[in-house]
Amino acid sequence: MATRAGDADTICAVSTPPGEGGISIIRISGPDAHLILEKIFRPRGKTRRKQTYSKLRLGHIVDPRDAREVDEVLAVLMAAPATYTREDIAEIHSHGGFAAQKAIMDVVMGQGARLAEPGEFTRRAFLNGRIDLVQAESVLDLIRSETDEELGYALACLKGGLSGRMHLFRETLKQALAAMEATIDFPDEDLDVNLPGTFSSLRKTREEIDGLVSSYYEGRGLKQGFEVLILGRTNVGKSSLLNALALRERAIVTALPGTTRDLIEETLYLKGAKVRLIDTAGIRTPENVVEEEGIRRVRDKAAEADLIVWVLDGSLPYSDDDEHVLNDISQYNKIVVVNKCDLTQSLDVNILLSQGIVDIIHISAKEGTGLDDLRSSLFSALAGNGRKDSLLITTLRHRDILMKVSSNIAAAIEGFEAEAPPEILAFELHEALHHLGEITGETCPEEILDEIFSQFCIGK
Ligand SMILES: Nc1nc2c(ncn2[C@@H]2O[C@H](COP(=O)(O)OP(=O)(O)OP(=O)(O)O)[C@@H](O)[C@H]2O)c(=O)[nH]1
Ligand SMILES: [Mg+2]
Repeated sequence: MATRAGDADTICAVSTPPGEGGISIIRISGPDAHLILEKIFRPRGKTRRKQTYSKLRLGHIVDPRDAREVDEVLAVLMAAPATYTREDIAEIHSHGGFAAQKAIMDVVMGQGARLAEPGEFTRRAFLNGRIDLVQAESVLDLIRSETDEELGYALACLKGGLSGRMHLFRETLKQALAAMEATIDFPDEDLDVNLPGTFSSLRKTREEIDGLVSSYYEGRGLKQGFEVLILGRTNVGKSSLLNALALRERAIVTALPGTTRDLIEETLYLKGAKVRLIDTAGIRTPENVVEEEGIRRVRDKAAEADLIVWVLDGSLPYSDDDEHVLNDISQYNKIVVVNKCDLTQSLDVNILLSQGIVDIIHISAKEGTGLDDLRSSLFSALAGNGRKDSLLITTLRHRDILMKVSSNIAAAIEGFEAEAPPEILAFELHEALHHLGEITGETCPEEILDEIFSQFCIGK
C-alpha cells in the first residue's frame, strides 16, 4: 500500500464543524498524541495523576510555553490499535466557539502536531488496514447523507456489505486463476482441475457484477437525487406543477405564454427518494434571443435527465407545438401528464394513444387533483423496481471498474469456449483481479486515493 512522507506524523484537527456550538472536539492522532495531551492537559484534582485510557476527565488546557490556562475541557486518551485510525488518539472536548478552538489548536501544534489534511484520519484508517477503500468512501457518503435511505445504505457499506461481495468476487477469480496456472505449468499431466465448473462460477460472478453495474442508475439517484425535467409547450402549467409538488411558490406563474426563461430547480423527497425537479422554458418558436437560449437549455438538459414529465394542456386541442415537443423527447424516458383537468377538456387523448402513449395522468396543478397519482408514477419510474434490500453501486468509480472487470471475465469465458491458449485466459483473469483491487484499494494508484480523500472535510 502506498504511503507518503508525513504519514507517520502526529496530526490534529478540529473535528466538529467550525463556528459556534455547545462543544468542539479536537482530535490528535499519531505516535505523539498521548505525550502531547499529557504535556498540555492538567486534570482537576490535587495530585497530577497519570492519565487513564478511555475515560473522559475534566481539567484545563495549559500552554507549556507560558503556563497560561487556555480553556476548561474534557479530555480522553484512546490506545492503538482499537481506535478510528488504529493509532494512539487523544481527544479534547472544549467549549464550542472559534476562539477556544483556535487557542487549543495553537497549543497542540506548539507541541509538534501538524494540521491534518482533509480526510487524513480516514486515510490512516485505510492505510492501517482498519477499513478498505469502499468503506472509506462510505464514511463520506454517511457524512453527506440527507435521507434515511442514504444513511442506511452508507451504513451497510461501512459495515462491509459491498466489500464482502467484492471479496467473494476476488476469491472466485483467484481460484479460476490458480486453475488456469496449473494447466499452464503442467500441461501434460492429468490434473484434478474442473475447468467447466470453474467457468460456470465465473459466468455467475459476471452476472452478479453486471447486476451491480446496472444498479448504478438507482444507486446514483439514491445519493445525488434523480433529475426530473418538467417539459412542454408554453402556458400548459409547468411552473404551476413545480409549485404544486414543491408546496411553495417557487416559480413565477402568469397567464402569459413564455413566462419561464431559465431552468428552475427544487429538491423534493418521494418516499425517501431524492428528486431534483426542474421547471423549464415552454417550447415554441422563440420570440427573442432570451427565449431562444432558454429553449436551447431545455433541449440540452433533456438529454441528461433521468426522467421527463411532459405536460399538456387538457383545455386546448393538441397543437403543432405539442407535436414538436414530442419529437424532441420521443426517445427519452417520460411520464405524460394532462393538466388543467378542472376545465372543460378539448384535448383529444386518442392522438396520444395513436402515438403509443397509454399511461396518461390527468391532474389539475391549480386545484391539486391527481398529484398523488403523479407522485406514485414518478417514484415507480425512478426507484420503485423492488431492489431495495440488495446491494447497489452509488459511485461512478465503482461502476467503471466493475465494467472493466466484467469485460475481462467475458473475454476469459469467450476464450475458454473458443479453446484459446490458457495463457490468454490467465491474462484476462489477472487483469480482472487487478481492477477489482482498485475498488477495495489493494491496487489503487496514489492519485485516486488523493482524489477520494480530498473530498472529505478536515477533521474526518
Ligand atoms: N384552470 C387551471 N389553470 C391552470 C392550471 N395550471 C396552470 N394554470 C394556469 O395556466 C397559466 C400558465 O401557467 P404556468 O404554470 O405559468 O405555465 P407554464 O407552462 O409554466 O408556462 P411558461 O413558463 O410560459 O411556459 C396560468 O394562468 C396558470 O394559472 C390548472 O391546473 N388549471
Ligand atoms: Mg413556466
